[in-house]
Amino acid sequence: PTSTVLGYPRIGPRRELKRALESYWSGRSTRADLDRVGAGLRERTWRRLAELGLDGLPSNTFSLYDQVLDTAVLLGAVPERYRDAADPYFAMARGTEGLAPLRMTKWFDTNYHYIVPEIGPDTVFKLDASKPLGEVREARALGFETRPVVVGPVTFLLLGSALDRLDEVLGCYEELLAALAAEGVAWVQLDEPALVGDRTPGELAAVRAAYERLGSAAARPGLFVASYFGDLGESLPVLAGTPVEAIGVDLVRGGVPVADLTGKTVVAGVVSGRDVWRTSPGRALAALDAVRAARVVVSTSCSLLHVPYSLAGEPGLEPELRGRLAFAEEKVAEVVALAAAHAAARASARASARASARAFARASTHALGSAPGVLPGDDQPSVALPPEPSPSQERSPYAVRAAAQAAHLRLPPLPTTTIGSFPQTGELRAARAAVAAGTLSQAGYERRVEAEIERVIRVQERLGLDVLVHGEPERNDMVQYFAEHLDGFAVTTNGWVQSYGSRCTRPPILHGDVARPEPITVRWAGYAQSLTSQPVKGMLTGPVTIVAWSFVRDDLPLRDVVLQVADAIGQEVRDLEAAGLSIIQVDEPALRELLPLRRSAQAEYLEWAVAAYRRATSGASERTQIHTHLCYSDADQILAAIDGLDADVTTIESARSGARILGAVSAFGRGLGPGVYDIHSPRVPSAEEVESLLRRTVEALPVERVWVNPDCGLKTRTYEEVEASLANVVTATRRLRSALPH
Ligand code: THG
Ligand code: ZN
Repeated sequence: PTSTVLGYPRIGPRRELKRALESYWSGRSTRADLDRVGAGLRERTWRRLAELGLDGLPSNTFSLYDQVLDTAVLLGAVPERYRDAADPYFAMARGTEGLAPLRMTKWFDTNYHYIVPEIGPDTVFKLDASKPLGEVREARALGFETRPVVVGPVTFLLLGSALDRLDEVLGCYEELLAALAAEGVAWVQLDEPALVGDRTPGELAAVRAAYERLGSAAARPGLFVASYFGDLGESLPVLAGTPVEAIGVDLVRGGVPVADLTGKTVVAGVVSGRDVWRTSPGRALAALDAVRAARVVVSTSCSLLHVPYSLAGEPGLEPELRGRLAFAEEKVAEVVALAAAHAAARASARASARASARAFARASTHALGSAPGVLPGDDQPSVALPPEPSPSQERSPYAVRAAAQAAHLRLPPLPTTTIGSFPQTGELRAARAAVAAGTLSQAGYERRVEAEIERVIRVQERLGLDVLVHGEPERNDMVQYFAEHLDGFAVTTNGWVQSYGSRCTRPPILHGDVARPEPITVRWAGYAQSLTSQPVKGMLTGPVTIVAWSFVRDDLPLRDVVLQVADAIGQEVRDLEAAGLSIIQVDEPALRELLPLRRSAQAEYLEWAVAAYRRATSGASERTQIHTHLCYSDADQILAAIDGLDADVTTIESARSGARILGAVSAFGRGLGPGVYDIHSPRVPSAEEVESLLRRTVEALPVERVWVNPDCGLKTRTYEEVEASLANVVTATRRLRSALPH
């Protein structure tokens, strides 16, 4: 082949898989119905890729839930306790009545979540190749020869913290290679994104051992080891020294390989799978030209899983912006066109890069049958200037702030609050859909949002909470919501990207200079505050998270883009304060996600990320209390940065992350709200249970710094569960307060 992609979206262009999954899970359809939808999506994808001219088609990139979970099943790593479930696969992914699901976490530095393999002393690896073999046969029946894609042994074991099990697992991979060879499969793709991170000498030795051994297997397809999300660095010469025939390199994030690859095929990822911008043909062709290898196959930098299906679903996008965009289908057309242009340039020694670029423009336009708004070029001028570094005012020391806040807020000891969201009712979702469909007026919608805010305020007053929230009924997704109200962002109508399982987001497109034309949340937070004499907490999303969960312009350093967003959020902080909100929570749940994969780049990132947060919050007066909330259990790596945010109060999920993180956060010496119950389960905690937890907390921490709150937002719970749980939280807090010395 001359062209390929490392993977493709699978949720369906109209989220057909999401609907089929949720219907099956709710018992409204059968497993056979679900499998039919899956087969239809696979067929559609192979046909479309072939139609676009791609000559290297992948298979097994489809998944009903997650490709890492699929690999665990492939290798027999199904923990004993799930084996008797009605559907062990979904029992692992989502849990059952009696069984908790396997842990889920972020796939490298993306917003995609994978299921963490659970590998223990009882794990017996045993190959079950039915899925990859099935997909190869299914494609063949449709007339397509494919290259099955499987997570590679080193990445799989590193994700499962079990690299010491390499020998056993390699036995399964050898069997898999034999089975694929017997099936007449020419190539297999083993994904090894873990190789772009820092690897110890021991881990590099494991890479060498793994691919020496798989390379020397008697009967096997060609081995294509794909890396992505960065530069292979020291892993490249190691891989190059093994018998693997093809190596995939990310030439968008990483450099052109300098190692000697003259005996190998290089699968050159020149079309980005992580953004939505058209590829610069000049840069891509120059990169292809610079690769010194036996053969070069043009490809994407990673799977296209992380971008939406097609611009065809976005007729409403502004034409100038649309002309600069490429989603998955358009990126496939670019890969095909680049392969043709590269071959043409090779064929004619005289062909200049310029002529190749013209050939690319013609070919990619032709393949999609639509004229691009602008000629793709390297030469689009960068219109924006970096933000003026405003003289950054710092907040007063914590002790000064804490005294001012105590005098102003007059909260009782152990103040009770919630994390921000209240249950999102079906009526609210229906009302938003009705506005979009034109059957409900904006004014009518706003009245419903106000009615919901009033209900949330009255519920909290009745329960006796100390710091209230407005409940966020106006927000679908927080990042989508802020993007809709900021200049410089475009939002899509069908640009869904899988986040986990059946859940998707529509990442906004940050394409220009960010500005806040008018206040965003002040109307709702101010309305909530007008209804009550209790303090209401304003709720904002931090600049790093807004950028992390969007597709971002690439003509400015990420840092400068984040600072622009920080300034917009900073204006919102000041306006909330002016509207009478004395407490403002600014969350950065994606702070960890953008952490560079290489340690050498992490300190610089954390420095500007923390600076951006402080820039957004430092305009608040000393008597305004800034809160932040952490809901990830993998915060260990960035605790110093979280301390650096300097929030007056940090509320934190502690049920699952445990005492370890609590200890670390308590060392910050500021306010702390360890979650007193787990909101991820429908179970209502008893007052006694909350009280005993609180008792232990005030023994470990100075009581004047402790807050009482659930461990995360309440959006996914019902009102019934929320009211019962919070009532017990308030009862427990009051009992403890009455026992406190004065
Ligand atoms: N927003 C965004 N990214 C996120 C989260 C978020 N990434 C991390 C984490 N939270 C991922 N979690 C979810 C949880 C729920 C949903 C998506 C990601 C979800 N989505 C709706 C669905 O698929 O039906 C659609 C929501 C919508 O209408 O926009 O439920 O909170 N950006
Ligand atoms: Zn949370």
